[in-house]
Amino acid sequence: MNDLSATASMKRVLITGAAGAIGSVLRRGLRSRYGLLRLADSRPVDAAAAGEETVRGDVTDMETALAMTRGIDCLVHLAGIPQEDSWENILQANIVGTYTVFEAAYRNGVKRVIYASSNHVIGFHRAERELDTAAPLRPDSRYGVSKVFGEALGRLYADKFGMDVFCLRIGSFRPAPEDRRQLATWLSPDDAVRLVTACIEAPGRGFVVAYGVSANRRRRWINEGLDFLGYVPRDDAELHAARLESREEPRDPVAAAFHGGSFCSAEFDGDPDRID
Ligand code: 15L
Repeated sequence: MNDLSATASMKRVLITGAAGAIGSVLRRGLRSRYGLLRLADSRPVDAAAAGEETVRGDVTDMETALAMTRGIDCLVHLAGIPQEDSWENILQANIVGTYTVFEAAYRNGVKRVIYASSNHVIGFHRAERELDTAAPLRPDSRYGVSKVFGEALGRLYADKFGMDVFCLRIGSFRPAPEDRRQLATWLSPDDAVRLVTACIEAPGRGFVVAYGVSANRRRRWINEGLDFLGYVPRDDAELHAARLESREEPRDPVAAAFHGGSFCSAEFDGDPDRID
């Protein structure tokens, strides 16, 4: 994966949500690796460097999505709302937007989609449980439900239309872990670049789900059966454990009980003991 193979350099890659936190890191990390890096966002995107193109536009609009995906080999779909929000906002940005860009990609013959899913598709599993990618879906928020929708849509486009779809259940993407939960859930910027590069360059496999998590000693998400991908994370949040464990954190028993943390406790009106 470190060698810039001829196949890699011929690829034309589109990143939606390119001006966001993950998009900006991928832009730097993937620079010059591919024949074209097209960077799309509804927000302003920094001017294109050599080998780049920028597109300003909203993926919820089909004409815009068709223009963005034209001539592309691999779509990295990051655009959308990255946390809990009102149903109206989630519906438009994450559900309509994801459908529109998948459909546009299919119509334009894009072979592969890498979809930014989230750990919040499995948020309501008990925190002590180790989860593999076959764990039942238990979204913890409207946001998590929108990511379940994206994974289901990816499965449809892989099975029905023969696309390669890699759904990445991203953990806590931060420069460094910021709280105790993130000692397990952290995804470092460098590992994010490793993961997406591996997905762009892996052999075709149809539908794939992987956890986007670093090599954290405390991680509880297992990427079984993904050796073909060649994703070998290198960073470990444990380096930050002493600093984070000496800090006072607000008491939030519901957040502490489940994988999704505060996404579970926000608006919580149930009985945590009834959640197995
Ligand atoms: C996510 O999916 C969010 O996009 C991100 O902001 C974090 O909150 C992360 O999950 C997490 O679980 O820490």
